[in-house]
Amino acid sequence: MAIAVQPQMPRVWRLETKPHKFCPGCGHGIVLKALGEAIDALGIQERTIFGCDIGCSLLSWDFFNLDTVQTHHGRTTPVLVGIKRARPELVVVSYMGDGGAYAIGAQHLVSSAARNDLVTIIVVNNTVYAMTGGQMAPTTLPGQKTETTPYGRDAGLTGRPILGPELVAAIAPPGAYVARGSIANIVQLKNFIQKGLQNQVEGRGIAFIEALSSCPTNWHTNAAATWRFVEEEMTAYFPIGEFRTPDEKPSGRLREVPPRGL
Ligand SMILES: Cc1ncc(C[n+]2csc(CCOP(=O)(O)OP(=O)(O)O)c2C)c(N)n1
Ligand code: SF4
Repeated sequence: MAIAVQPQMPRVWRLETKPHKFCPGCGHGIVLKALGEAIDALGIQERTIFGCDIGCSLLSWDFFNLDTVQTHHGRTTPVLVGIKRARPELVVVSYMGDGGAYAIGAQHLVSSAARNDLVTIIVVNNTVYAMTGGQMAPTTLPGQKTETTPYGRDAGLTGRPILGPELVAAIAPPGAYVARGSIANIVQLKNFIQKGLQNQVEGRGIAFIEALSSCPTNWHTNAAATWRFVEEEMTAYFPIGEFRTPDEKPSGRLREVPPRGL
């Protein structure tokens, strides 16, 4: 006898575009589920705009029942910031991979953090350029083998992996929310994203959440090895937790900068 299983999908997901287009075992779907649950919990579906980058994140272009914009590679955040400035009552979400955030879009991330733009940025860190076939990314771990580092990443030659939340936390003015979660803990990841959306709703400042994610297709890993890489190797280098909350005073000489977009 067949057993009917009703999938538990966020209300804001578009059911007719599921099953989605990501590879089996991909972390993008888990991050997008956490985002969907956070939007449901805050009841902001009617006023949320979703923006996705080039890279595997673009496969989310039809994921939600939300007005969605798909941008040039690395340019998602400035496009969403522009929408926010034109329509401050909207809630804007900028969704991208680590290549889009920390390589081709790095200048936009730094500028938005410095300006304290009212945007919620979600970065899916899978340690590779996934859509183009698994080349080294800014987040590739030291010693990690990729298509362009077949003997393992030499950090002495190519630099150490970028720590995105730590970077944003170091330069964002008071009011920022910054965290790193993981697909290995979807409840915590959803809470981080929900706090990031709430930060924008309250007009406090930029919100930046990195999610440690999986790419078994380019890592060439089975299920067990995929989870071990996320939970052990990635988590050892990229610590999980909150790096800035809006009520705390950042260390150093960060000036008060009013959030933009109101
Ligand atoms: C201006 C520009 N440069 C390069 C590319 C080629 N390109 C497409 S996707 C991609 C890498 C995407 O990697 P990442 O942002 O980490 O996302 P992922 O696919 O891993 O989710 C690159 C380099 C492009 N589309 N546009
Ligand atoms: S290539 Fe990797 S990141 Fe892209 S959909 Fe497949 S598993 Fe996900």
